Amino acid sequence: MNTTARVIQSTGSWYRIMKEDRTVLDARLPGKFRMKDIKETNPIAVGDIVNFSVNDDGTAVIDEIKERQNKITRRATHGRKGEHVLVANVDQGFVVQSVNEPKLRTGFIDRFLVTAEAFSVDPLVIVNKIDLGREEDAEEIAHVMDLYESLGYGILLTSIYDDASIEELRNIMKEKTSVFIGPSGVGKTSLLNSIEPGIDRPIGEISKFSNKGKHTTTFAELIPLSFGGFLADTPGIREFGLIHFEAWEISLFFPEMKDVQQECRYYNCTHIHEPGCAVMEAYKDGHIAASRYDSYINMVESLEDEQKSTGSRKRG
Ligand SMILES: Nc1nc2c(ncn2[C@@H]2O[C@H](COP(=O)(O)OP(=O)(O)OP(=O)(O)O)[C@@H](O)[C@H]2O)c(=O)[nH]1
Ligand SMILES: [Mg+2]
Ligand SMILES: [Zn+2]
Repeated sequence: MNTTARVIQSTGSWYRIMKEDRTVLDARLPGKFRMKDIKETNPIAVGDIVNFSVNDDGTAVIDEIKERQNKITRRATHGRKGEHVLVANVDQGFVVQSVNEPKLRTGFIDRFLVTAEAFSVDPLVIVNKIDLGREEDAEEIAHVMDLYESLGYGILLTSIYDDASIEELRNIMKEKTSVFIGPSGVGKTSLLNSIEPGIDRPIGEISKFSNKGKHTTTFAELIPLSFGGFLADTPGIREFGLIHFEAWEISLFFPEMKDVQQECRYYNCTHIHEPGCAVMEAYKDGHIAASRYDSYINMVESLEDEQKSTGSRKRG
C-alpha cells in the first residue's frame, strides 16, 4: 500500500515521517532514489510530502517526493557546492533576532526579507528577549519596529517571559506551517518550548566571549503543534546567503526602492554609482533608511563576489 506523509525529522540517512493521523514512522530512502534536483545537497528535507510503503519490520521506505510548493534553502557549508534545503512547504517564515544577546542585526533581517519574497514565503520579523532591553536600547527597538512596519512587514517583540507575546505567536501559527530562521542563540528553540510546553527541546547558552550562541540545534525539525499547524526549528545560521539572484533584481525586493527606481536614468542602474539615480536621491533625502541602503549594497557586493568566484556571471 502506498500512502502520503510529511517529513518531520531528517538526519541525512534516516527520516521520521508523520501521517495525516499524526502517527509517526521511521523511514529511509531506497538505494536508487531518483534525485530530481541535483543542485541540492539533501534530496529530502523537513517539510517534504512523500509517498511511502511499509516494510515487514514496520519501517517505511520513501518511494516518491511530491513537488514542493516552496522551500527555504541556504548555501551548503563545509566547502560543499550547491544548496541545502532547510525546510520545504512552508506558509510563513519568521526571522528571529534578539535584543543584545546576540546583538540585533538589521542586515540579517533584510537578507531574509528579500529571500522570503523570492521563495514565496510570508515573512514576519521577531525581535526576541525584549526583557533584556536596557533603557538605552528602547530607542533602537522603537526605530526597528517603525522601520519594518512602515515598509509593510509584520514585526513582533517577544520574550519567553512575556506570556502575551507567546500567545500572539500561537495565534499567528495556528493551522499553518511556520519556520524560525535566525542566528544561533537568539532563542528560536526557547520560543518553541514556550509555544508548545512539553516539547522540551535542548537550548543553549550564550558565550561570554563572543556574545553568540553555541549551535545547540543541529538538525531542522518540524514540530506538530497541539493547537494545529507545524513549526520548524532550524539550526542557527550566521549569514543568510542569497541564492538565484542577479544583482539588478535585488532592488525589486526592497519595497521602498521598487517604485522609485523607475525614475533612474539608466534602466540597468545598480543604485550605487550611476548619475541620475533616483534611489540614491531618495536615500540622501532620508526616504530610504541608511540601514536598508547599507543592506542593499552588501547584498549586491556579496552577489558580485559570488559570481566572480564561480565565474557564473551572466551578461545582459
Ligand atoms: N532573557 C531572555 N533569554 C532568552 C530568551 N529566549 C531565549 N533566551 C536564552 O537564550 C539562550 C539561547 O537560546 P536557544 O533557544 O538555545 O537559542 P537558538 O536560537 O535556538 O540557538 P541555536 O539552536 O544554537 O540556533 C538560552 O540561554 C535561553 O535561555 C528570552 O526571551 N529572554
Ligand atoms: Mg535552537
Ligand atoms: Zn538607480
